[in-house]
Amino acid sequence: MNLSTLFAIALERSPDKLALEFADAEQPGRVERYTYGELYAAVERWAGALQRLGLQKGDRIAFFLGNRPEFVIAYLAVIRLGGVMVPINLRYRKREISHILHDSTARFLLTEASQQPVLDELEAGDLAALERVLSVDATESWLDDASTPAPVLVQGEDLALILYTSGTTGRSKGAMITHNNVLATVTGLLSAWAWEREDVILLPLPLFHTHGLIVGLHCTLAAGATTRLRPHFDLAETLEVLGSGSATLFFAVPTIYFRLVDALRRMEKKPDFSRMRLFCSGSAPLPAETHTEFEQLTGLRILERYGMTETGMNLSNPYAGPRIAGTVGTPLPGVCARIVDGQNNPVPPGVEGELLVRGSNVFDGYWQDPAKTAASFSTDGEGIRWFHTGDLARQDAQTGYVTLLGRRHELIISGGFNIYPREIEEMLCAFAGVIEAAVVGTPHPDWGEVPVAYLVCTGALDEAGLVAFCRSQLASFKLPRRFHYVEQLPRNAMGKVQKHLLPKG
Ligand code: MLC
Ligand code: AMP
Repeated sequence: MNLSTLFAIALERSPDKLALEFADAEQPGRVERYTYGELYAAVERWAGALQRLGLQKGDRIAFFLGNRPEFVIAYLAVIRLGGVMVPINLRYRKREISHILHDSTARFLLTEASQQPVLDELEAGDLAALERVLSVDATESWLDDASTPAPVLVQGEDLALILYTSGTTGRSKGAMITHNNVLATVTGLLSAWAWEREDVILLPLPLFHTHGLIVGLHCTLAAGATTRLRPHFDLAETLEVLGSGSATLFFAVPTIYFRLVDALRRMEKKPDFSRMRLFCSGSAPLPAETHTEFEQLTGLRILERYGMTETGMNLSNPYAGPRIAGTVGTPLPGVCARIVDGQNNPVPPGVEGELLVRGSNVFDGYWQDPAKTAASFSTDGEGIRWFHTGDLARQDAQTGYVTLLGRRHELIISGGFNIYPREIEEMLCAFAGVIEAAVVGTPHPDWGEVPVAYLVCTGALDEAGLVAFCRSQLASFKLPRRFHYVEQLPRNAMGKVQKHLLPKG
């Protein structure tokens, strides 16, 4: 079984059902709709064209593409052929894109006209093994009218995706996700959250991440339900769609809930969310106050769940049962979790430790990086292999629910995007006059956390020049929001920087 099988079931049952609707608030009146039958026909056509261009099983195809129907069609076509999609965060710049193209040795890059200015910055050396750049806005040169792909045997163990995730070493690493991994998350969520064919999801989350792609899009396709895809999150439009009763599901990151709560608080006449079946939050911690205030404003309780690029979804509050603010619930169907001490021994409820998981949802390893893969797993006394999430957690002795307490590594999560300080520190140190740099996360009311930098410099620094340099090298969400100048960084006896001793702010 592979991912195309899930889609085929929905198609068989209701070819005329609306599968996908795409609308852009910036282009009022332009709405694209695909029934399951129409989506299938488009996928076959694209798969035929990609196969004719030479895309073979196992080939990587990078997507530098916004949310739009062509993303969905091309992705389904790629996995139908056993190809491996490598999505790239649209906010990435030259250096970050070049690394992904090189590391994944993608043969093809699928993009759109609006991203061309960023791609134009890439030099021949950045393009690595790339044989062809295909634009979804110029399909006449490569997409013919009716090509049908020859069958390809795609199995559960085959790779479907390489998802790049920020690396502790400053370079992002590719998590290898198989068809079976995605199937495990999708089937687990379909039962845990009681999906129905009548469900309609409003989906403004980026399709280049697990949350939008697997939890949002894949589950909806597998349920035979309807996706209302949007290019990005738009507060006014979200309130309008959810309040008009034309959606039943909404999944978001905490930053989006902060903005919804803030808007609802200020609205005299609150929208009617009575048709909404489920509001979910994940990808970053949802503060208990936001959870409570959302319920006071809407009468609905957010369901918080916990996942990772490497694992898909791991734990969730229950669909039917108490959703406890500040917790991520219990393991999803098919997922085993344990909390361990520094020697990897399970700790009793109530005691903090690192959260380990295993199950078919857990990825195969990092692309061409056996050392990082080995460092991320451990084997217990019974020979069972566990993935180290790096998240610190505690299980409640009464409810059994898990609360996440922080992270073992220095990951900063800003609006649901991950930032590893090391990558920014390396960039700052490359700028003339900076001797040392330490980057830490600081709380922020909208983004949850933002990076701030502590710098040791040779003398007065050209801060505007430094900001411009960072902007040219890093996605803008990674830019330090403040620079602090210090004489030296606090270090322990081993010389390691003690970030917790840096002045707060
Ligand atoms: C955008 N900006 C951000 C940002 N997003 N800054 C910090 N953190 C973020 N997350 C910056 C842009 O770079 C830009 O800066 C400015 O804000 C305006 O950009 P925008 O596109 O207009 O922003 P906005 O629409 O407000 O985006 C906010 C958002 C978006 C919350 C809707 O960030 C988003 O879609 N986040 C979801 C991420 C996600 O899906 N994560 C899931 C990962 S999977 P400038 O300087 O250029 O103007 C995962 C596993 C799991 O974690 O468990 O799900
Ligand atoms: P990513 O690598 O982008 O997939 O991010 C995964 C990380 O997001 C996890 O390791 C957690 O640290 C964090 N995360 C996901 N969901 C939650 C949640 N509900 N609460 C707190 N942190 C979360």
